Amino acid sequence: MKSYEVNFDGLVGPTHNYGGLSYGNVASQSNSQQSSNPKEAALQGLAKMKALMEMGFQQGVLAPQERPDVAALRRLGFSGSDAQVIERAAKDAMPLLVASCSASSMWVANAATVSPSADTRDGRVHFTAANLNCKYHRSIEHPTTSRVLGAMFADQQHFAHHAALPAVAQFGDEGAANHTRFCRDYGQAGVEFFVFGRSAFDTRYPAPQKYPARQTLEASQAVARLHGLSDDGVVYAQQNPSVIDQGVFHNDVIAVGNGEVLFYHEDAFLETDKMLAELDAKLGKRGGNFQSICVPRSQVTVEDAVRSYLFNSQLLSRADGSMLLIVPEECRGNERVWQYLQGLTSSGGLIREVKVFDLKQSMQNGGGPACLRLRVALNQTELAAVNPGVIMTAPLYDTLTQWVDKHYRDRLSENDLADPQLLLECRTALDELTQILKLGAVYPFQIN
Ligand code: SUG
Repeated sequence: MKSYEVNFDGLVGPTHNYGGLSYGNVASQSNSQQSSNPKEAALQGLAKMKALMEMGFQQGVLAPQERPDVAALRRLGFSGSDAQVIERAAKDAMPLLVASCSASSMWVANAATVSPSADTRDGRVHFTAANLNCKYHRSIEHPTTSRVLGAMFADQQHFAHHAALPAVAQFGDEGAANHTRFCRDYGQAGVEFFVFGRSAFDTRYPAPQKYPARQTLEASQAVARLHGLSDDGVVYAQQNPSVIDQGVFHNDVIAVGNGEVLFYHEDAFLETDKMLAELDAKLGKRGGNFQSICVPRSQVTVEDAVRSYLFNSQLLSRADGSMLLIVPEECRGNERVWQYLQGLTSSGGLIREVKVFDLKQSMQNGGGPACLRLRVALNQTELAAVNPGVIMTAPLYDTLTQWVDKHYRDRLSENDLADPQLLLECRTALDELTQILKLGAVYPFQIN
C-alpha cells in the first residue's frame, strides 16, 4: 500500500504578535514589542501550504487557537465579564494578557509527537500532545490541541491520542520539534530519533548554563512507551548544551531528517559518532541505508544557523528519490549559508534543490518552515480516514485566504491586545473556521 508524509501546517491565528515571551529564543527576544501583521503572517503560511500542494505533496492544515485565552486568565484570578477579565489583566498584569494572546500554536511542530502505525505495537498512528510547560504562554495550548487533533484524526480504529505528559519541568515535552523519524519507506517500520536537552533525574547528563533545555530525556522515554515503540526502533541523543546556550532552543533549529537522511550541524549533538552508528545499525536492521550530511562549523557557524534557520527547513522526498529543501528567505540573506546551499545542491548529492519562502512574520518569533508543520506519515487507508475538511485543496486555499482577508487585522501592537473587540473578532473568525474545516466544536467558547 502507498504511504505518504503529510505535512499539516499551523494556520497563523488572528492575534499573532511579538510578545518577547520565549527566553532562549533569540528572535522572540530581539523582536519583542514590534508591531506585527497577522494578516500577512497567515497569508505567508498559506502560500507555503499551497506551493507544497502544487508540487504534489500531501498537505493539510491545523487550526489556530482561541485567543485571548480568557479561561486561562480566569484561572489566574481575573473575574467579571470576558471584557472585564481582559481589561483587568491589562491594567494589573499586562505580561499575563500578552501571554494569553499569543498565537504560538501556529508552530505545530510543537503540538505533538506522532508515531506512524508501522512503528507502534497496536498498529495505530499515535499522537501525544506536547505539554510545552517550559513557557507559560505555550503550556496553555495542549487542551485545545488535543481537541483539534481529535477532530482531525477521529477514527479510533486508526488513530490513538494520548494526553500531554504531567505538567512539570521533569517531563518538559516540546513535541515533534525534538523528534525525527528515519525509514526506508513511510509505510515500513522506521527508527524514531528523540533528542533531549537534559535529564531530569540522571545527573550524569550535562545541562546548559544560560538558557533552558526544554525537552527532558524522561519525557521522550515516556512518549516512546505510550506509543508502544520497540527498543530496536528508537534512538535517544542529547543535544549539545552549548548550542542551547547559543539559542538552539529546539533540535529542529540545528538538524532535520527525513527518509534515510539526517542533515545536521557539526555541533548539534553530544557523542555524535556513537549516535550515528546506532542510527545506522538500527535503520539497517529495518532495511534502510542511513545517510548523514554534516554541515561543518568552518562553513556555517552555530550563530549563522540560528540567524538563518538553515536547519529549520523542510527536507522533502521527491518521486525520483532526490530531495528538496524548503528554507526561509533568511538563508538567502546570509552569505555563508547561501554559499553552502549552492555547493550542496550542485554537488550531485541527495539534496538537489532549494526553494525559498518568505515567512518573515513567523521567523521574527523564531518559527521557520519546519516549526510551522507537523508531519504525519500515513498509509492510504489512514489518509482516507482523516477528516477531509483539513486536507488542503485549491478551493480550500481560496476559502482560507478570503477568510483571512475578511477577519484579520494588518497591524497589531501590545495596546491592541487589551481591546475587547479583538476577542470578538477572533471568536467570530474561529467559529467560521470550524465550519470551513469541519471540525465541530473545539474551542472553549464553543463548548462552555
Ligand atoms: O516556542 N516562539 C516559539 C517558536 C517555536 C518554534 N518551533 C520550533 N522550533 N519547532 C517558541 O519559542 C515566541 C512568542 C512571542 O515571543 O511572542 C514563541 O513562542
